[in-house]
Amino acid sequence: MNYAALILVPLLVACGPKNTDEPVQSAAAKVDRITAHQYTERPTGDGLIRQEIDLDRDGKAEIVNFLRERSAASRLLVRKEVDLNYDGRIDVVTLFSDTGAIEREEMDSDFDGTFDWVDHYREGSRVMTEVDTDFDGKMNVFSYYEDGRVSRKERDTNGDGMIDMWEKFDKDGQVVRTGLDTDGDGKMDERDD
Ligand SMILES: [Ca+2]
Ligand SMILES: [Ca+2]
Ligand SMILES: [Ca+2]
Ligand SMILES: [Ca+2]
Repeated sequence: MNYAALILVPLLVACGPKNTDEPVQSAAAKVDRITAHQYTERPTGDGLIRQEIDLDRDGKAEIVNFLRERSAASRLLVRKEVDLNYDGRIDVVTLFSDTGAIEREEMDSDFDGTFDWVDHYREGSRVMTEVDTDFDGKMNVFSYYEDGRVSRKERDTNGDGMIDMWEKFDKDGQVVRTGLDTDGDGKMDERDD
């Protein structure tokens, strides 16, 4: 997922002029102003730097970045946390590798405090997505990607923790094969090509 738009929209709304007498400013100028007023930075206990940005000035950060100092290069972003709905609870956590590539992204899409969506990346490309579609705390749809498209999906349709439905997709996204576990032993009993 790309949350840039989700983050940018509240950012621009949040830093719109509160006072109608203020001159109209460019988006870039507004972002400059926000960093001056609502931005804090401090070291963490484990050797990282914690940056916080409080977009709505309520004292709680909506964006938290964790950076690692490097002697011979600029700081490396290792973790990013975002509170999308401004309720004080983080909803998206993104982890990055030592080369700066995205490795994993987790999202609480219904804002109930439990993450229900996880994207896994390898060398910057998404390879697998886990989703808890019924928000019961257990992941039940697992999508596997090849060349940026879903090649296979596995589902736990009855919530017992075992996959009971398999789907294979062609390059156009059409299902070319399905399999079902009908007796609940985790093994495929029916296959439809
Ligand atoms: Ca805030
Ligand atoms: Ca939140
Ligand atoms: Ca959730
Ligand atoms: Ca099952």
